[in-house]
Amino acid sequence: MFLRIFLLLGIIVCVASADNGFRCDYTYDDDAYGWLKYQKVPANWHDARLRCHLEGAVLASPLNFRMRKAMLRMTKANFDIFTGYHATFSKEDYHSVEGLPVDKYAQWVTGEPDNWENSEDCLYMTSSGNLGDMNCELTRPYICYKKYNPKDRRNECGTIDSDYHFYNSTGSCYKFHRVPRKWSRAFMACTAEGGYLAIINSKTEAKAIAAIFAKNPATSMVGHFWKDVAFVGFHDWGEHGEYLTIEGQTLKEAGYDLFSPGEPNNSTTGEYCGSVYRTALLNDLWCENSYAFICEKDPKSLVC
Ligand SMILES: *[C@@H]1O[C@H](CO)[C@@H](O)[C@H](O)[C@H]1NC(C)=O
Ligand SMILES: *[C@@H]1O[C@H](CO)[C@@H](O)[C@H](O)[C@H]1NC(C)=O
Ligand SMILES: *[C@@H]1O[C@H](CO)[C@@H](O)[C@H](O)[C@H]1NC(C)=O
Ligand SMILES: [Ca+2]
Ligand SMILES: [Ca+2]
Ligand SMILES: [Ca+2]
Repeated sequence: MFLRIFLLLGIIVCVASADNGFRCDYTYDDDAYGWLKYQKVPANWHDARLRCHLEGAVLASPLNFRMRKAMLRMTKANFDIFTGYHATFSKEDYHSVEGLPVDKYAQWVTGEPDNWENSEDCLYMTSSGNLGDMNCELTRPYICYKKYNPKDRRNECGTIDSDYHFYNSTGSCYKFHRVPRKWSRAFMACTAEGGYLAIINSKTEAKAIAAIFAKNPATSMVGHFWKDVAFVGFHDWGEHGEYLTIEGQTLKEAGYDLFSPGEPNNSTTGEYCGSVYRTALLNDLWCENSYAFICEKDPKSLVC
């Protein structure tokens, strides 16, 4: 009888955790009450924060004893990691990226925090769990954290991000980013979401892209930027003149090479990055200016 109840509970728990899974590159940890991912490629603090944010998580801080324990389990021996604690808004006012003050039971490395040369606004954690302040521009590994939320559900695009929509005509999912970024950050955002800057492989897909653009009128975007272009996944790879997709194919090989009339025009100061107009016709565009962009995602990516 008890065994049966246990089995039943087990099944319920299994089904629930399958439903509520976040992404398969993150590991659930009871002590953290959520998912963690160790990011082994060192980044400066701002890039670390951004990558976690774009992955749908936050840069992890040892907010309490259990969270610290969970983070230390993921940290490699003798490696310092960045935490989400920072004073980049106001010197000495350390808060986690969730806005919480430093845990009052936190242990500090001897002599820390010392704001050495008035240049240290970010907190690291040693592999024994002690904190210190360091320069935010240096690079360290870090951990991203997604707190469990019973409302999160993966959709047909394999993500809890409800801005991804499946298009039956192409078998891909797309997200139109209305918050503008420069091309390299747009690339980063799509990758962090488990996708890539959209690659148009056919006229059918161009139609889908035009339809997605139509759902995002200029009035739906906040800020001062040109709202009739969006970055997509092609680039001149530093060889000005030839455009290849981010997968290295010529546009023709990829299946769609229709530029807008008069484009590519390499407008003044040079345009090396790929974009589309609202028509889904292609255009070359300034990489370092910020524009909307479109990510494409395989519904199976991020799903285990
Ligand atoms: C989706 O596309 C597939 C093949 O492209 C087709 O067989 C199917 O009928 C389509 N489903 C809907 C709902 O349009
Ligand atoms: C585009 O313009 C930039 C600077 O204006 C120039 O350096 C580059 O060679 C041009 N590319 C082509 C293909 O004309
Ligand atoms: C060249 O392309 C840019 C956008 O990439 C556009 O703003 C500009 O109007 C184009 N110039 C001409 C002459 O078509
Ligand atoms: Ca220090
Ligand atoms: Ca595609
Ligand atoms: Ca252009």
